[in-house]
Amino acid sequence: MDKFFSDSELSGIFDKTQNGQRLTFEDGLTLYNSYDINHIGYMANMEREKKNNNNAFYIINRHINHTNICKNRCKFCAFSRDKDEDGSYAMDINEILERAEKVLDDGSTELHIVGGLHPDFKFDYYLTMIGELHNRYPDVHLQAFTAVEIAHLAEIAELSVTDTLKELKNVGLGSMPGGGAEVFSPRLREKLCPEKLSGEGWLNVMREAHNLGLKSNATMLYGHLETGEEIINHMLKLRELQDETNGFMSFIPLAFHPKNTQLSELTKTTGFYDLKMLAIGRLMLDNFDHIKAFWIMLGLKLAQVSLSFGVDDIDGTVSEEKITHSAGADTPESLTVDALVRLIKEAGRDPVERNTLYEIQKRN
Ligand code: V47
Ligand code: SF4
Repeated sequence: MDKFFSDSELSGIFDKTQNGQRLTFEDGLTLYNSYDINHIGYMANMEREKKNNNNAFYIINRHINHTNICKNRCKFCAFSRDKDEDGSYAMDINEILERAEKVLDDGSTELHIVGGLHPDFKFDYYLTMIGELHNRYPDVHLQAFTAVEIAHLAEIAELSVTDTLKELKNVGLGSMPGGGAEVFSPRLREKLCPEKLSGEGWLNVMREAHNLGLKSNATMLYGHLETGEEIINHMLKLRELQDETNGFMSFIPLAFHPKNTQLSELTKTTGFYDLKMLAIGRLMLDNFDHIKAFWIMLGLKLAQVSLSFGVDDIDGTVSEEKITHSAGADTPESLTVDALVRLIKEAGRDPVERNTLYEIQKRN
């Protein structure tokens, strides 16, 4: 087998994946430090196939970013504003309902709702938002509020995280998106987002959510100041919690877009590094069913190629996404189903429309 691999250390990892053995921290670092992208991708592709056959998932969804006013002001975020700053906005419930109404036209099965930590909004605003949306569109899944937002809501509601989640679930919260994880390393958090909930805090909120039966996603922001050790440790923390709760649906590595951020001196990620993050995610996170390439951040062309590097999900039509576009993403603001289907078919996969919980809606 050694001749097959240009990087001979990878052959040991290949044997482990063949035998269903779990990869270690050291294996993760070996992958991270390897330039043998073809073989990393080959192994990740095999693992993808074991879990998802030839299916490649997409969803018809809309994003609502209800406010960009945020008290955290993370250094990598081009979306957030202070309250009195030019370009700040905050939607009232009626505006949110107006935007949501479009789900009736486009057949969206999911509303993905995330926003800044507004210093003045009360817990009631969030309960009304979810409650009203759920009453009007009971068949549309509400995937709302990152773990960071939930911790903030618990604070303003003066409730425990569990009780906060229970109240939101009672009015119609369906699941949670994976944002706010960034990289768990305290060193990086101090540099990138010192005001943000800690990595342990993020994991705790997810544990509580999963224990209440709320599923979630998990993300990782890469392409800034991280080391390989920090990336692999992040993945291992997610794997550990998944062993405990099995509440994560997908892992989504997010490529940092530096434009308009406080880190604008950094350069955009490369295709090589993007593919490595996705493939290593697939290999290390052996207990995650789905690895998602968020095409908005990755670009359509690379998202398509990633379907051969461990990815089985390219998210969705994503109408009205603002967070990445504020940071200079040059991808379109949304995509038609036809375009998604064509992209998947040309990669040799079978397009499958899913809902949030990966229940099959349609095979194209
Ligand atoms: O937590 C912020 C990231 C996240 C930038 O769960 C940036 O299905 C790149 O989590 N460049 C929010 N990334 C978005 C998010 C997400 C997106 C799509 C699907 C799902 C899901 C979740 O966006 C933040 C942060 O990590 N982010 N600024 C930036 N300049
Ligand atoms: Fe606020 Fe989220 Fe932007 Fe950080 S990434 S400043 S928490 S909106």
